[in-house]
Amino acid sequence: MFLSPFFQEQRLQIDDHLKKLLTIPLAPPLLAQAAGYSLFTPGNKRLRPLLLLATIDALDGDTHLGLTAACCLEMIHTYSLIHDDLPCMDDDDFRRGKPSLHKAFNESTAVLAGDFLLTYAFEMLAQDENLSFEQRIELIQVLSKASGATGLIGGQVLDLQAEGATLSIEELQKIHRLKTGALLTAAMEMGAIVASASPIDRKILSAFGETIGLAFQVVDDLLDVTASVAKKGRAVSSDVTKQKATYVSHLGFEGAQKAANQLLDKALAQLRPLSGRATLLQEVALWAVKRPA
Ligand code: GRG
Repeated sequence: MFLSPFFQEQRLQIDDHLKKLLTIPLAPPLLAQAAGYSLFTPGNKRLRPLLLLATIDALDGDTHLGLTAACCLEMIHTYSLIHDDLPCMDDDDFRRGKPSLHKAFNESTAVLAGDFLLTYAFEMLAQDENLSFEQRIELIQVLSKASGATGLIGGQVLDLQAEGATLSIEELQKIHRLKTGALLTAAMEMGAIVASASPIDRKILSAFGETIGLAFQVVDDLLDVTASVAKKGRAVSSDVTKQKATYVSHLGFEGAQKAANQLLDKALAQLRPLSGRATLLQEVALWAVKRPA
């Protein structure tokens, strides 16, 4: 996905560590099988845990200390995708080109596997012996807030309420700030906590996370159109089919491209005070805007 060997190496470490965390001797094997199906689907980008680890690197911290936190963040992201695909939510039969979890297993298993990942992430954060008690509590605070009523879950509620409605660009941005931005910003903040960043550095990194979250979502909307053109030869995207407001429906295709590039410039400028320490984060920012479908 990214060019630097750092990302390839860390991806392997994340996968290895997730497998270890998912080995729970007394748990029903079905739970780990179902959660594993979604956690290890080829095509996952591991964007959030990689951002967390790149943040630790930018702060000259030890990335090994952040591995559990990175995996917990990916568990929360994966739970949200499993539940989002359910018939009562976005009702998607496929994810990353494979049947979604409720199709590959069944609905109740998908609900429970999502519940399990959501709960287990916090259990693992609480008992991460590489970190101090203060760090663990701070990580739990940041991740639970990002997942909750003013983060992921709040964003999902607004998104479901907005179906078929005409949204202003500000309302659209609010939904994305919660649904996409909250976990990306949490990745930066969690990396900062593990690396014991100064309050100033933490603020800089968190602002970068917000900008990258927005850029990522604008590009997601653009890719939804280009992928549909490539697949069907016409621009009937899944967002259009579901009557969803997107950056493309608001700004037009070229307008959305311009907005993505402006957000990239903003994100790169936000990293400047870190004076050269953040080359990996720059790489993530470039990828978030220039990524292929
Ligand atoms: C069910 C509480 C709850 C929340 C669901 C994440 C989410 C909220 C909905 C998924 C739909 C969506 C398009 C959300 C925006 C965030 C986003 C772009 C998710 C996909 O993230 P990637 O591309 O996923 O990082 P991979 O497949 O790489 O893991």
